[in-house]
Order: sequence, then C-alpha cells, then structure tokens
Amino acid sequence: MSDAPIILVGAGGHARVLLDALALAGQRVLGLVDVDVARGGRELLGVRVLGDDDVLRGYEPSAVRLVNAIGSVRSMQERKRVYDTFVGRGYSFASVLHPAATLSPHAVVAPGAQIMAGVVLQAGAAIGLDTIVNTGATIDHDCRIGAHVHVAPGVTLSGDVQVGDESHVGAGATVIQGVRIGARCLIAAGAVVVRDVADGKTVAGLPATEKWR
Ligand code: JB2
Repeated sequence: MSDAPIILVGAGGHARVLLDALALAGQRVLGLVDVDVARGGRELLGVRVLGDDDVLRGYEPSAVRLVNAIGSVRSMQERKRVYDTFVGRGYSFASVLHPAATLSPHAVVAPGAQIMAGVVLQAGAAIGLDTIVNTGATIDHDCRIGAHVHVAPGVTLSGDVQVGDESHVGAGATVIQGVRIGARCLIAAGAVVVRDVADGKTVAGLPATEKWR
C-alpha cells in the first residue's frame, strides 16, 4: 500500500473523528478540503483546511491518498458521489483503522473503509469499499457489509448478517443472526431487526417493522 500523505475530503464532524484516528495510527496528513469556502484557511484539530476541492488539482493522484470525510445521517448519496468523483479522476482512498479497534486476523476490510474506535470485527467479517463502521459497533463472525454503508455508533450485528450497498444502520440498532438487509435501506436508531429487509426499505422499532420514508 502507498504511504503517500493524506488529504481529507470534508471538514465537518466526521473529519474530526478521522483526524484523531489517523494521528493515533501514525499517518501523515497534509490537510483537508471542503466545499464550504468559509472553512478555507482555518484549522481543524490543528490541521489546515487547504481550500475547496479545486485544491486537489495541484496534487497528482499518485502523490496523495484521500480519506472520505463525508459522513451521513440517513443517506449515503453525498459520500458515494464524492468517492466516485475522485476515483473517476484517478485518486485512491485510504482505509482508516483506529488502533483501538479489535480486528480478527480473519476479517477483511476493503480500501477506503473506516473502522473507528472500539469496533470489534470478528472472524470472517468483510467490510466493503468506503464503508464506515462507527464508534463501538460490533460486527460478528461472517457478516458481509457492502460498499458505502454506514454502521452507526453502538450497532450490534450478530453472526452471518448481510447489509447491502449504501444502507444506513442507525445508532444502537441490533440485528439478530443470519438476517439479510438489502441495498439502500434505512434501519432506524435502536431498531431490533429479526427478519430480512428488502432493498430500499426503512424499518424501525422492536421488533423492527416497515415504515414510510
Ligand atoms: O463534495 C464535497 C462536499 N460535500 C459536503 N467536497 C468537500 N470537500 N466537502 C464537502 N462537504 C462538506 O462536508 C460540508 O461542507 C461540511 O463541511 C462537511 C460535512 O460536515 P458535517 O459536520 O455536516 O457532517 P459529517 O458528514 O462530518 O458528519 C455526519 O456524519 C457522521 C458520520 C454527522 O451526522 C455526524 O454526526 C456523524 N457522526
């Protein structure tokens, strides 16, 4: 893997969590870019906001690695758009592994995925491209998480759960073993999911049932 220095795309709340993780992991960060020009020239946790996305035109794709600092509350569209845009221009996204996460040697983390503090990934777990596994989530054995997913803080996925691309699993949700969650689903915070969830559905409650978005 390249050891090129890192530029974060986005300079909001998620970026601050990532900056801490990168510093603790000993990664070299050049700065951040943000479309909100008002952030240009400022610092975030002592790291400079270099300007907007045009700043990246000054860096060859091979000279830097990007970190996607666009988070999500319920939709992963903006994060995925940023990822696809810069991959299309030849840039690569580094994965972020907080040193206080516990990763089985038999878990697999795809490029650009972000594994935050206190996460546990058990044997056979697979985390997809650009996916966030946020603070304190536990992903048990043989779970398969797709690309551009957000597993929010404190989620519990029991063994052999699947989550499709671009889904959002809200804070504190619990999913029992073997459940299949489709693509672009929204699992509400605190939901207890005991049955499969089809593509594009929103579920909430205990046990989780379908809601209108
Ligand atoms: O295309 C873009 C772009 N779109 C939005 N390029 C660049 N360089 N920056 C972009 N942004 C910027 O991302 C916005 O101008 C804003 O400064 C930043 C997003 O920050 P915000 O604090 O609004 O959200 P967040 O994505 O960092 O955090 C959300 O997701 C996290 C996972 C929040 O919901 C957090 O509470 C959550 N922990």
